[in-house]
Amino acid sequence: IVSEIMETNPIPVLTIQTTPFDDQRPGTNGLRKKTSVFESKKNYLQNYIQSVLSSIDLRDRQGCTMVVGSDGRYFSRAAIEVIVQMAAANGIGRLVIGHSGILSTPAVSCIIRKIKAIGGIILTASHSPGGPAGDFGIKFNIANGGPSPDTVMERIYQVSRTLEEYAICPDLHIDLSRLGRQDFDLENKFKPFRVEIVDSVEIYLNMLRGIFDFGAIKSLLTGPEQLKIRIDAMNGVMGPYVRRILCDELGAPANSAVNCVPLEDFGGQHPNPNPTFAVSLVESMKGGEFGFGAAFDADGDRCMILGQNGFFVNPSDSLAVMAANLSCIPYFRQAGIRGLARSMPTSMALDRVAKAMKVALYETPAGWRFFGNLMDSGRCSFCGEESFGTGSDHIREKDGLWAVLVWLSVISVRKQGVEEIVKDHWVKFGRNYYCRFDYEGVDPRAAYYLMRDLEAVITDKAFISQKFAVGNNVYSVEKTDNFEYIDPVDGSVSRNQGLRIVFTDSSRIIFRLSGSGVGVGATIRIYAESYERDPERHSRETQVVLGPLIAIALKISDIHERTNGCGDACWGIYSLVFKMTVYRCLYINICHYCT
Ligand code: VG1
Ligand code: CO
Repeated sequence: IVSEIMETNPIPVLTIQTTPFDDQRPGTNGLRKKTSVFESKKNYLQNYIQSVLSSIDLRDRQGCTMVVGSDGRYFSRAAIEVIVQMAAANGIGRLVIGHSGILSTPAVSCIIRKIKAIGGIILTASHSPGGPAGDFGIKFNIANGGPSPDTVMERIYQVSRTLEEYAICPDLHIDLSRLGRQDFDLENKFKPFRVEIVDSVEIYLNMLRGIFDFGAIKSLLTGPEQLKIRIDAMNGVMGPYVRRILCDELGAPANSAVNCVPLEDFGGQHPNPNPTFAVSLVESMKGGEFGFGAAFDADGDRCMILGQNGFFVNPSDSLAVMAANLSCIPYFRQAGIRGLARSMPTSMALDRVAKAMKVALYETPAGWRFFGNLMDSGRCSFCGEESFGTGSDHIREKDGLWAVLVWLSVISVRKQGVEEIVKDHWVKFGRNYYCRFDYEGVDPRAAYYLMRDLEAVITDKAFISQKFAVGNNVYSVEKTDNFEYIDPVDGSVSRNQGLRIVFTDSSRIIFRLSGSGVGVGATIRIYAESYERDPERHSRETQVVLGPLIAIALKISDIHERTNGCGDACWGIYSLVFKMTVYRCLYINICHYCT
């Protein structure tokens, strides 16, 4: 009787009329908007999901497997329900979803690859705040496990602009809390639609076991000379991963892990692992009790590394130090290192490591999607960005907890502390002083004109070979451009990726517009970097070393005047002393613009 009921009551598949939106172009990594836009604008979520599903070739889509996860932020559960209903209606055969909807971005990448899924959807706005008044976002990863490349994003956007209907099974309901399979018979479909709820950590943990020497890390964290660590999951997705992997598996005491319960609003905090927002971690590290500290962003792909007494590892340095020490990790000892890659604004510290290792160095635009082709084609083994992301070809995403295990492996092999390892690195390779400023909430038109006018200024013939004197320093312009990237694998060209001013002493100033905001105002990022070979000069204050370059950046861009001054709109993410107000009085008055 039961089977008869099943057969006579398959779940209906409906086609719903809709009208397209014109603002569904994905940014640096996915579509991000205020939560209220997804929650309250009728069909906003449905239209975008339909656009994502329609962007997959019908032959590939029929009966295929996809992965779905979220960083636990508010509205994720409601969105997952819609995604399941629409995936079923659009012919997807199987969805693999994390328990309670929870999966970190690197875990999704890992699972896609492991089960050969066609792609995955991750509900996250990454490091941006969550909650009804916060931000929400949707990442779509492709079959290699990585973020959609530009071609896929463009396809999604084009579909969204003309979308008139979407397909959905509104009567299909799943239980996210029940591990295992749930099958559903659909109207006009031969095969049942299957949902599999999987443990959020297990598959990812198994992958890490194959990469690292767990025994060595365990003895580091539990042995007689035990390294005490402090890991802050920032109330994001990483809590279950930290507890299970670092505490249960690797033996770190339970009090090593804080903020480990994923909260829908991340406790009202920015889940952004930098010294400004991970301030409680910085404070507890300053106490000196812990020798190693780390914090993650909401979706677990970024991480900040701290040493004893709060020693801050600049992410570009972290990238270079990890690269120089990859032989501490069994995975790389086995597979070797084919090439290294960094995003253009990331400091050039990595370039020096690549040179010493005699491997290729690739410089890509900001955003992880550009690393995919390099890794798929075997050109690159390890890569990262200044925005606290590092990763390798073990998956196709940056991977926060993996980065922690790399650092712990290096510490266990070298038997040195974080600060010592970094300083040794500087002695060997020189130090790249580095910082970044973000000007947030800028009027988009003002931002557009600033970039347009600045490009005209710096690409003018008169600008090349110009000299800037600031205090006792003189900087001569060597090269300027608007960065353009030609993908060595498919030849695709990405233009307009940031304004670069390179000086003869290899210091750089970079300007670019952020592409990961939620569309309320623009964010202008300024990056400054300068290289110091002399170990005697490695303990200077970053703001002192980079002050003159920043003065030049402010002057040539006129940014304070164009964005109505500084105030709260801008802050330096690498140090609290970088508040622009400080800079303004310190440097603006002493810089002269020489012609
Ligand atoms: C920022 C970072 C970039 C990173 C991107 C996604 O982009 O600068 O390096 O890849 O966020 O990070 P933008 O365009 O705002 O500078 V995540 O953790 O959302 O995947
Ligand atoms: Co992230």
